[in-house]
Amino acid sequence: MTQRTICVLGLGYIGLPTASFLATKGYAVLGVDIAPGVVETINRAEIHIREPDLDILVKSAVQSGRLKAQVEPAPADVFIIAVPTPLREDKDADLSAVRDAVAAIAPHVRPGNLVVLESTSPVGTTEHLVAGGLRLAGVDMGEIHVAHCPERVLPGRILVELIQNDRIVGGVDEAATAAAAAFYREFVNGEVLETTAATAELAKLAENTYRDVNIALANELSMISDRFDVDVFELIGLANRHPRVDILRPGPGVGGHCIAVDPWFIVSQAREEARLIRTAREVNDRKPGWVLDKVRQKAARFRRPAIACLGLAFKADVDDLRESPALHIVRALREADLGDLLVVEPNLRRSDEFDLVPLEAAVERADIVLLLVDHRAFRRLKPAKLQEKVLIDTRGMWR
Ligand code: SAJ
Repeated sequence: MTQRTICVLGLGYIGLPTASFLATKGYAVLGVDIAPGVVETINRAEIHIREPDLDILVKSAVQSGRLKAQVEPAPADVFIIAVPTPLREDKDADLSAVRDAVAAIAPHVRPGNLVVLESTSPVGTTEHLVAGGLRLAGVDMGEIHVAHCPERVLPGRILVELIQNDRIVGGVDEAATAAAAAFYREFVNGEVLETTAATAELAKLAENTYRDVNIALANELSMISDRFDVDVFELIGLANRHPRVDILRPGPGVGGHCIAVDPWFIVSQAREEARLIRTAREVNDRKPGWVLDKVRQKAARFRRPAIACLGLAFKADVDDLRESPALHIVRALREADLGDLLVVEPNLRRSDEFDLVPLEAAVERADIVLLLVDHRAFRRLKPAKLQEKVLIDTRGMWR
């Protein structure tokens, strides 16, 4: 089965790279986003998010005439749903964007079409919300294939991982699995692994949960090590020399819109069983408060210290502030009024919330230097500049 027209719903961190990549592979792609501003930006061959090389890819896709954006879907051979599935206040998944996308495509779906959900979703979403939603909207599902193919790309490496990563494809029935696998094999260099929709959904959640639990162990070890005056980064480096140990790195907490979110999807669906997963989430969520207490202790030595806060992003070398523990800590420091804050974020041109200070100037003036994100730019800081400063290095960058 060869499909030539693709409709991608949601033009964010996953949808936009996917849509523009498919356009450059020769498909006719319609990118759909509910935000008119996003649609206009893309049709001007520009981008609204930051990701290495995405600007070049979008420009080439739009200029080739094979990528167009609009706010409404239209008939296509394949529909790819890549909309956000954030966490609600009650720690359950907010699936309203998936529901809206399904309602929007329902009038356009035709026999022979493939509908793929790429958004990270709780188990059962593909079957009940996507296939079930189309059925409820009156679509004759006889010849419609519905599958889940979770996105697995790492922000900062999206364009590489989009092509190279293995993909998991799970249909609501065998025909859907086969149709979706055939489609992904047309453009993915990694292996395409076939399973059921539910297994694909849980596999994606398990991947991010694995990382969250491992980081929780690292964060817990960092607090234990502090009690014994042991350097946790040396400790983990030594433990990882064992051939079967691979502990991740502690930090100020876990952020982003995936790892700090997805484990809750499992917890809310399997409350009784998911005890370790829940505890790991709680350990990681407590880490920013622990860092704040460290700053409080150090600040008590001064009358009113100047505190350089290095980094606001949720991880190194991105400008993404979503669910960022660094941002959370800096806001809490401002609230606690422990001193004069000098906020540094080299990946942002400006911030609505903070007066950003250049790195060198902030460190020069600081009594306390609090490293929150291991951005490349901070590595270039000369050790001499840090002498006589009180350092709180949450990422182990200056050891
Ligand atoms: N972090 C640590 N210590 C570490 C590694 C990460 O504290 O050793 C922190 C980071 O600083 C950040 C958070 O964890 O705050 C998450 O960062 P990340 O780089 O581990 O992951 P994400 O959220 O950028 O992307 C993840 C990836 N999942 C896995 O690696 C299993 C990516 O492949 C997924 O596609 C993405 O989630 C997603 O969209 O689900």
